[in-house]
Amino acid sequence: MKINYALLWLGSFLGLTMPWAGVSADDGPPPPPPAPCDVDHVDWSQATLVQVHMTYFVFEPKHLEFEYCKPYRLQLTKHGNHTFTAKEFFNSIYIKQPLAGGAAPADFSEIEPAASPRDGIPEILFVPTQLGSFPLKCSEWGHAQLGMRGKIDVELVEDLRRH
Ligand SMILES: [Cu+2]
Repeated sequence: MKINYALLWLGSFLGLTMPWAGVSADDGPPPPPPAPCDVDHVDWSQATLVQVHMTYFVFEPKHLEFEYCKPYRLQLTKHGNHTFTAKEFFNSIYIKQPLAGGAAPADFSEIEPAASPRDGIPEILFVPTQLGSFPLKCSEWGHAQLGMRGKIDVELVEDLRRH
C-alpha cells in the first residue's frame, strides 16, 4: 500500500508542476523556448553574407532579420562618417574571433567601418544566441536625430516565415 500512495502523490505532483496542464485551448500552447545554441558546433562555412551600407542618413537596409542560432557574415561599408552602434545586439550574440581583416575592437558595441574597401571591410562572423529586437543607430552627432536608426530582429525560423 505504501507504493500506491507514493504513486498517487507522484501523480498529483506532476500534475501541479507540468506548466502546460492548466493551459486552456483558447490560449493555445505557449511557444516553446528555443533549444540552447551550441556555438562550438557551428559550420562557419555555411554563414550567410549580410551587407549593410551606411550613407547620409540611412542604413541600407535599416531592418535586419536574423535567424536564431544560424551563422552570419556581417559586412559593413559606408559613405561618409558613420557608426554601426548596436550595443544590446552585440552583447547578445556570439562573435567568432579573431575578426577577418584586422584586430578585434575592444568593445563591439560600436563598429566604425573602414573608409574604403582598400582599408579592409570589417567583417564579423557571428551567431545570434538570443531572441529579441535590438535598436541600431549611428552615433555621429545628429545622425540618429535625422533618422539614421534601424532595428535588428533575432527570431526563430517559424517566426520569420510568418512575415
Ligand atoms: Cu551616420
